Amino acid sequence: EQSSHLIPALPPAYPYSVEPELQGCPPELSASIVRSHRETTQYRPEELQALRWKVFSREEIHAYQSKSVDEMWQHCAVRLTDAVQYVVEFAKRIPGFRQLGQNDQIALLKSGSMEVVLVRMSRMFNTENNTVFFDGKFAGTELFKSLACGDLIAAVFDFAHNLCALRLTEQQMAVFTALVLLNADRPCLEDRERVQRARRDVELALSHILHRDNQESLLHKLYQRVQVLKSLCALHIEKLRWFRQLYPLTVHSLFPPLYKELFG
Ligand code: CLR
Repeated sequence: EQSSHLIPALPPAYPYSVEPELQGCPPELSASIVRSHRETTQYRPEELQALRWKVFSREEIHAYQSKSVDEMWQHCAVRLTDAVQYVVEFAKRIPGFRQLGQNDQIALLKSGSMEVVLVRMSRMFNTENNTVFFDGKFAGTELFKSLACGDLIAAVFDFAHNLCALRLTEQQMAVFTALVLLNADRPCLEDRERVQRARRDVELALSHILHRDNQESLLHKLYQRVQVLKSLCALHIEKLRWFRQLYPLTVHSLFPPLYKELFG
């Protein structure tokens, strides 16, 4: 067994148990994933809807822009790690994920949690003014100026905008994010077969939902988004390498250990 900052979050096994005879039954699996999603999002859709008018003032934006590069990176790394923790909580409640060995759970989270954070970002996005709910209010790309990685921020916002435009229901998003996590092509998996089987069940659940919603054309669009996710995560890692070269001590002593484990 490997050591990981994810381990405290993984056991004990979540008390929900899906009856074995219902496993692989798409509606039951969807229901379970949707419940896991609902219980592990930072904000409910109604809350976000009610907060839509809350945008940062010019002064507040200026305060973020006046932070030093390393200060703003550290701030964002902490926020991002918070969001990842919710994704870990989501993952461990997904039937099929929690039955995997701990090493495989860790491997899937290492490579997939950022992707799920970015998919979840679209729930927090307002396409009317291109802002995302961050730190308690809606923020545009300019707020992140002092990170000095405008290309990453622009690409992430663009992704959120496009995904938001698909207008996924919470159920569709829940099952899609489970699918993003259960990827048998990730590096370092011990039991790929088992991940592949769990993935097939979730794929079936997603097709079932899209069929029921009469939105089968979404499937192809969602698979297209997965390619973009991969490139965004690669860009994030590249930016972190650049930042670490400039500010090795900030990363070493001030970044959350989980952030470093996942991306460092
Ligand atoms: C994603 C959805 C979560 C809430 C949340 C918190 C932090 C946000 C994140 C969302 C989206 C991506 C985000 C991040 C903070 C910094 C990060 C805006 C909205 C950008 C892409 C910068 C990444 C690089 C830093 C580590 C420097 O429920």
